[in-house]
Amino acid sequence: MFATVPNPIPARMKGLNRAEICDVNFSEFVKAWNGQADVRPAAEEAVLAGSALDARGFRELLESQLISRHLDLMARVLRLQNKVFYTIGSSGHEGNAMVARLTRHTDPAFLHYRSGGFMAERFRKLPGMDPVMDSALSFAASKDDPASGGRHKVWGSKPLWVLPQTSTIASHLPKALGTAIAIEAGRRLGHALPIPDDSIAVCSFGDASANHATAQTAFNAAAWTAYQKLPAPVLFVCEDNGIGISVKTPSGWIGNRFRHMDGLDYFYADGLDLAAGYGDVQRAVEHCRTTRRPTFLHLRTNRIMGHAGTDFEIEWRSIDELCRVEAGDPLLRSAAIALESGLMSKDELLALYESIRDRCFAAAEEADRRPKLESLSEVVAPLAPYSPDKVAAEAARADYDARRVEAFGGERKLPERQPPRHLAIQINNALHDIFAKYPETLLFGEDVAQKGGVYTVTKGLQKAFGPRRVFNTLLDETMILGMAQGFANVGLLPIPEIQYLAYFHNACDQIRGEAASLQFFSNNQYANPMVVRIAGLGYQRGFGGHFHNDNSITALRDIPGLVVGCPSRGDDAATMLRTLTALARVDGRVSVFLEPIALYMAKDLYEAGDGGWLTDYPPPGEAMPLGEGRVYGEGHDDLVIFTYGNGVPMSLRAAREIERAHGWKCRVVDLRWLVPLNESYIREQAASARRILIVDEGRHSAGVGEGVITAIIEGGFGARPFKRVVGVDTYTPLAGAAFMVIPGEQDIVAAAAELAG
Ligand SMILES: Cc1ncc(C[n+]2csc(CCOP(=O)(O)OP(=O)(O)O)c2C)c(N)n1
Ligand SMILES: [Mg+2]
Repeated sequence: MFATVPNPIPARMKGLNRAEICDVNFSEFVKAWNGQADVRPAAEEAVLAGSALDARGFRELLESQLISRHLDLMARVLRLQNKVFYTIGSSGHEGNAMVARLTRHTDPAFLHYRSGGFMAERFRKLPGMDPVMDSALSFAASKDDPASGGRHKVWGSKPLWVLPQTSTIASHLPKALGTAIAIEAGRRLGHALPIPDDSIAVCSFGDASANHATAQTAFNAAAWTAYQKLPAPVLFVCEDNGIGISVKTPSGWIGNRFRHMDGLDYFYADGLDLAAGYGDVQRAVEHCRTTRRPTFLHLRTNRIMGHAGTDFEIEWRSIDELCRVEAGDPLLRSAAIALESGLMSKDELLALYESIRDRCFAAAEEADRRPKLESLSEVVAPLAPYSPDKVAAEAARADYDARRVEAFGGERKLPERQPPRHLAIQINNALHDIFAKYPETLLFGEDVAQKGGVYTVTKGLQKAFGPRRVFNTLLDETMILGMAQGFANVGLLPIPEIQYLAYFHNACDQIRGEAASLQFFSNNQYANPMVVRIAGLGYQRGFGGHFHNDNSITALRDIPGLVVGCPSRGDDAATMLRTLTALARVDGRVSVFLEPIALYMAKDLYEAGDGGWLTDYPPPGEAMPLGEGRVYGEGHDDLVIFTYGNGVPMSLRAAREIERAHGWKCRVVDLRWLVPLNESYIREQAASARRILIVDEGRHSAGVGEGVITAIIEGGFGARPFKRVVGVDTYTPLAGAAFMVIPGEQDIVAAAAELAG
């Protein structure tokens, strides 16, 4: 139908690849229309012939579609002037406005990047909001952008419950499902949800993205949940345009793959045709809301104007094919509905089209005049918010006496009244305390419930606090961390467990790309506070090989905004956990509590039976300041050993030998906080040191030790004699061979001898 480039192309649209053709196509189509118009419906409530949609609904959806389209066109034009910094558009997907119309603004939405239509429509749900200006500010990377403050071109809105997403496709599906599960779990817990009890989570994505492991994980977990008759009201919306960048989805694949998936109720709707599609979208939404079952809406779309402004489809796709796709532009279908139904005349439609264009361009020019992010401090302000006084006060808050007495089974059983105990027990006690303090905490993971975890660290928690707060998940770390984000989204405080550090790497993106980035990309409007417990590190007497002794802290070290604490003894574990939960509560932060497995049961320090590694339980009221280490041998300067985790008791033992051998007074500094490293604290400790050793059980490359050395050198103390004792860049082998790749006490003693020599 539009095989040749029509004329005239408005001057400002020239040179824009296929965008200018799609733009002109619309006007040409309207002008050339010569069908028969029905009698205009008498009332705005009148349903359009053959549709579930009424006249007002159609008009508003059409306007949302046009806003979306003109935002795309505007972005292409202003990109050339370097006034817009993103051109992935929504053209061909504008029918997703139907999903927005049929859901509520309090249904949390996790959106595909082609959601211009959805957003324009959702903006109607609250008075006084302007989708055009808000979007223009986002395209222009202005710091006034209400979604991300100019950090990211993203669909997002705090009042409209659109949580901003990253550009990693499919990574939002686990948290969307997690949010759906959390809505139900929160309600059952009696938790005051920030949204109505019958809310659903809306999650859209493309057809190619549906193949991604992270998407498949969510579909599987949704089906696993539904199979057990547990509610999970998530509406997955697969916007199927048949292509992913340049790779075509096999024809019929999405329907074939999902139509008969047990536990995922499939609906199909034509997203190219508002009149035809509306009723089907409505059925899917209502099904999800009323049955609380995971629902899969297969929404037919197409993609016009390329993957992004930089995608010159004409170079890799035949012109015939392009023209065929462009002829299926949903806006042409909407124009036809407007004209056929008598709702609009050609002139009215063209005037509306042009007026929305003008509105988008005017907003873009205004957005270009608005301020950008201008300083580094502005850029990173929302990355890692920290209110030290409030966190300290919250961590030390101890106003829940009655609840903790009940949790521990009576006054006499309070842990601070018990004899000194080892790490595993004190973590268990600290978790009981935190659960008593915060009724909104949840603990979940693999085997954590009845069994109490592989190392019984969570034993008794389910009994004390019930299966709604302490429960086993399916075996899927990506989903465990996705669920944590979902719980956090509705105001709960998740404490997920990852069974072994090696299995965190398997799901790392859920923290690296998602959880830890949310405050940054939402300008701290959204946060998903959580404390992730991870059992890890080596030294299990050769038992278990690599996957149970993984010592790569490096994978955690470069996650912006993340806090990692690693206690080496029971009392520190309790006070550290209090600070981490307070950090989550007060500042919305994501943290990792790295538990050294080999120290769980350690009781002795120097000799068998000395009980030197047992500690008293610190009663509530005591908390560990973020960033503060623990010093053994205060004032001893001959040798200062910086270490953490298993390195602490090893270094204390080695220090005794070193003192005997060289007559040195040694100080051992347990860093305790590994990310971010407290550089000024390290420098303070290094300032008076005559010699320095760094004992790092992690890896040689990019490990904690490198950070300590950098802090020392940058602090001006690099001239002091220093050595590093560190693990090897390898996987950990089984049995005795393990001890060749991680530092041992004799390596510390030998390094000190080298310093002496
Ligand atoms: C994990 C990941 N891999 C690759 C990409 C690069 N990428 C961005 S969009 C895209 C295609 C997605 O296609 P589809 O899901 O069908 O969505 P569409 O763009 O067609 O709407 C790819 C490969 C990415 N963003 N994230
Ligand atoms: Mg696609």
